[in-house]
Amino acid sequence: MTQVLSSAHNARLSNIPWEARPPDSSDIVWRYSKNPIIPRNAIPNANSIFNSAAVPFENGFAGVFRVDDKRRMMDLHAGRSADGIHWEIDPNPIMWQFDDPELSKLVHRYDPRVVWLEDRYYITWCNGYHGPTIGIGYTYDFKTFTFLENAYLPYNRNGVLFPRKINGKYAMLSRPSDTGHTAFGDIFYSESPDMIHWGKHRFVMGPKSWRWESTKIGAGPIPIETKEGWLMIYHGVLTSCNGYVYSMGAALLDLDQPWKVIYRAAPYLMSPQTLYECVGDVPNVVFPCAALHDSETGRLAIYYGAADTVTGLAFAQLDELIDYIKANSEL
Ligand code: BMA
Repeated sequence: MTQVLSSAHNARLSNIPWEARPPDSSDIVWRYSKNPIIPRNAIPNANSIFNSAAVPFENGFAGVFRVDDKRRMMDLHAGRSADGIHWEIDPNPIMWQFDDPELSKLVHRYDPRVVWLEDRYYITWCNGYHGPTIGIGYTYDFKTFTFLENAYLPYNRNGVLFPRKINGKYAMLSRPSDTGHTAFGDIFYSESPDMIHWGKHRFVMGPKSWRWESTKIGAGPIPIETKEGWLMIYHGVLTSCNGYVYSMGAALLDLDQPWKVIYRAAPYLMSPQTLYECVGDVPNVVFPCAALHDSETGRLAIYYGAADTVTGLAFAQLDELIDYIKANSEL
């Protein structure tokens, strides 16, 4: 029995990528055995392809990928896949259409999230505009992309839209930050009547001292609506002797007032432990940006960046994950 609420954004996804939990594992989230699914050099000019988002599209899947090129410029590329595992990534970055030329200058675009919302796919990403902020754009077909606006003043990262309006307003999680490799970070909730103007900011949750998430946290995939609340998978950062360690965690947020945390799993769900998560351009990073789910089976497929270099896939059963969050919750 699945706990997902039935609505347009919680549809049947019978072709969800999937691999059963290995028999010798009791992990609540387990890795795809053929990880990484996207190598760093999947397109000619790439230095690395990581923190990226996938959604169901037509008979297969579409995605927006973070590609750092060999100049180490960060930009977004579109991609398509029949099975959600093998991807064709456009070698050229997305060319955005702009109403206002002020928005057109590329500084950097990275860490995309994609959501089907009402009638189109919205994309949010970390957008350089006199410092990092949250860019919002949309597409209907993953061919033509329109850049709507920057949601906030700098500095902000990890903008993640909810898949439907809440109390009649568009809703987004984000993480106010600073110019650099920010050493702090709380998750906030904001709402908007029109996707352009964002306000009524509410604190959701912050880091926890002496834990895997003691330095900063940021929302990951689009939240999934369940009977128990919004499932928010997120990343948390520990500052070790050897620098930052990025792991994956999860919490459940109130359905009508998502700034209220109902349950928060104290242990991480997945931390950097494999070679491709521990070794790369930035070692020890697991950075989830998307999750597919099938309402029928409760299967969950999580896309995550590994070591700021490659893209991995991990799996979970939604019911198990929710039970785990509740059983291991510390607010
Ligand atoms: C964060 C972001 C992510 C990156 C992570 C680890 O601040 O820049 O894109 O994966 O650091 O380097």
